[in-house]
Amino acid sequence: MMKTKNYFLKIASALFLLFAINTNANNLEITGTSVSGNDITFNISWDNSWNANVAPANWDAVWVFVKFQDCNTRLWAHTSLSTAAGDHSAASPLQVDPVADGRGVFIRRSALGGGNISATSITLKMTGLGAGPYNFKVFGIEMVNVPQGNFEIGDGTSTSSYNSISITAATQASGLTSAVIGGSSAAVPATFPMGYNAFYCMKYEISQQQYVEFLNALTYDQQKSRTFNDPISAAGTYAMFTGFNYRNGIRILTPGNNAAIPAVYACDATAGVENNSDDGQAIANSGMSYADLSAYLDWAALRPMTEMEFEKICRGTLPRVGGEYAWGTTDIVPVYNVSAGLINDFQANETYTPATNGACAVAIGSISGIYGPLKVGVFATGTSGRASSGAAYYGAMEMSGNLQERCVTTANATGTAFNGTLGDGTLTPLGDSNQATWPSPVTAIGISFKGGDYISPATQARISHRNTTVDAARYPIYGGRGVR
Ligand SMILES: [Ca+2]
Ligand SMILES: [Ca+2]
Ligand SMILES: [Ca+2]
Repeated sequence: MMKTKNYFLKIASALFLLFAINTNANNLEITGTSVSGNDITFNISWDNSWNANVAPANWDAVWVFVKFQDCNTRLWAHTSLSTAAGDHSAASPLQVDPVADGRGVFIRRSALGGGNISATSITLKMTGLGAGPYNFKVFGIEMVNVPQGNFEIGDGTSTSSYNSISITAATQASGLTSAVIGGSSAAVPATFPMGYNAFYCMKYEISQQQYVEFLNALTYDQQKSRTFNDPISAAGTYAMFTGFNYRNGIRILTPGNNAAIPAVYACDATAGVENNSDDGQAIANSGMSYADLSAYLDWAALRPMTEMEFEKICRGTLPRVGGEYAWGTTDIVPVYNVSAGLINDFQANETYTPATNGACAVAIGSISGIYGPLKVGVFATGTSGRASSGAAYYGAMEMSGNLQERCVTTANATGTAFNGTLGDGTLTPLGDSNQATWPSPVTAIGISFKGGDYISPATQARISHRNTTVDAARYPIYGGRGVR
């Protein structure tokens, strides 16, 4: 597709190798945390960061939030951070962007540029802390900025596609009728996030390591809700499935003690010793119910994305292409973990060779052997372009394929009542999300699926394909990510 090729020549000529991302997707590290009074200081590093003024004219960032643990009760809680930019500091080349609800901060490049961020010192101002003593932990999630602007929904081809219309400031301000939207959609009010306004999207699907870090900050009762096997199970018990299934290697490292002491979880995809370099830390976390996903997002102070935002993240400002995938073309080449070119299984550099336009974890025909999702960012290499890395317009990975993304749907009034309320970092005692207007974690009514997965037909991975099936349960092809 000439349009895509030109697009990358343009980026390359501006010396921003935006999608030449990485043999080590997710190489985010936060180290050396120390606390002095209300100041928390740490070093942050990650690879292949950018801040570009050529298309897609956006930047990546890390959503950083802090949890504190009462040393007496052992309970973790969410830390408030100052909403004043002047209260935080970052060494060059980074800056700290506070947010209005104080649930975290975005850390990003302060000037135009691209490349790896080596360990850079950050100090954040915490607010509202009572008397300690406390332990602190800093969490980071890589995000991509999605700027405010018009974009197109619907592609005229895909199943249940919206009508071919544009989302603009006017449509966001006035809402849209069911007839205008098409695709068996309900009317969408102005309060529903249509994707016109700027937001951030997680660069990757939630990984097994991220889910482990989440589980390890929950109570026993919360862990019990968020895993398949009870946290009191023996050391070595797999957490998400009956055994080592679908490439999910999350295991119990130390069993919990019923109701009192939570379990400790770890990655161990190559069974034996936990947390080795081949233990699947960066494999997408499969088997999540909507309750699991929404709990993760509430805990991380993010929120679910909407179906319309999904199309914005993928298509960006480019014109629709009938049947296009997240990388903007109709190229599609199914890749499985049993494919010959899939190498470095379960390692941080799991990848597919040679770089192939449209390589994607989807199904065409039947496969046999062990199967499951691939590493997040698996197709991005030092030389890949947008169509060979699988990057969506703004740099989010695996929006097509790998695991299904759960989105707030416009198919019914429960979905369209969603108003973009953000997670607040706190769950119910039983570990469920509890944010106003979020679809219920019990029923999942108001949630649908986007983007296909490693075992479903490739057509489901199209940007405009809509699957409004309601399923609250866990399933091996269900994953997800959040936005803010
Ligand atoms: Ca191991
Ligand atoms: Ca996906
Ligand atoms: Ca909450």
